[in-house]
Amino acid sequence: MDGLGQSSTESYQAILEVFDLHHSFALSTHINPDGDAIGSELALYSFLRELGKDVKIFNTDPVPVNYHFLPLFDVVKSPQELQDYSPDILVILDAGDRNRIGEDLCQILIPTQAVVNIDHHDTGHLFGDFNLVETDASSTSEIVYRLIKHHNMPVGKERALYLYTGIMFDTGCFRYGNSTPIAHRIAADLIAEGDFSVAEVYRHVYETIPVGKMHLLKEVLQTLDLTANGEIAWLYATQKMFQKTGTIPDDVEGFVNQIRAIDSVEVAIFVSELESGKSKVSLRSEADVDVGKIAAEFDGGGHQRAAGCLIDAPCKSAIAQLVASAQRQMSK
Ligand SMILES: [Mn+2]
Repeated sequence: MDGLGQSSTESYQAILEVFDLHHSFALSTHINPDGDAIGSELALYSFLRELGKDVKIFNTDPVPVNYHFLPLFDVVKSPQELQDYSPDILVILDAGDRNRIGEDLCQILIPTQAVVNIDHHDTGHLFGDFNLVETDASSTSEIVYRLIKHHNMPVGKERALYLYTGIMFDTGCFRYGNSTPIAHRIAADLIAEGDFSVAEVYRHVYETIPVGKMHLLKEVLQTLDLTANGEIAWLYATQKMFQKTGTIPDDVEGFVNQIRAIDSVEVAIFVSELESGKSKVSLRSEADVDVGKIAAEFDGGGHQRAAGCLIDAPCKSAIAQLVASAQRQMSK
């Protein structure tokens, strides 16, 4: 295990002991699950099954279609399918807070079950009865990889694919600051152990965009505007655009990054008009500007580089308020 991370062997052994001492498990992850959430869940599911355990996965939201290439993605069940399954242990993966698994699941599962929290987010909430939280890990998938290694079980072809997908996603295809030497070494090991094509994994995750979403992007890019100095840029999407292109507000996922990439831009703002007429806001920053503080002015949340909020105003008025707030932040 040398060189695979700073956390003590004891913290891994403690979780393996919990697995050893119990028979039935439910796994869950955060709402709107991403590649790391799904990848780490399926890998842990497969690991516990191989240990002879009774395991089920319950997620509030379904597995996004671009992850349907992963074997066993269809073992993921909805909260309605929980019925009378009453596991000994609930394992929550990749969620900084237990409420992130969704209200219904939280209410049904948490009062009776002991919780194992496996995560890499630095939220300071050790909400589990047992916690394996490694903030230096690139992803929850990386932690699950280490857990399997601590058990001395081979990673195996299927789990290699799940874990590689999770690490690739959470490191932004090995572009973000969490793309550590360790994350790269583990990825190399997973590629060697698996029999998948990295190009195909990338294509499934990122290049399966429905054409409607591209038409929406075309409409949205017409709204591009910037402050005179080019430091703040914004885009918006209206209900009319969603209707015209057969899309929904969730389809704007990733659009804000299109303008963050502009060379002069420090703050990127994306606003979607919801059916209620309210504006749903995504904020991104480069370098020093803390968009978490801008979102907080509107009772939103997030951190320095990425944040969001809801504003009870039409798109254009919301943008004017956000630009003013960003300018105040930048002049500090
Ligand atoms: Mn993650």
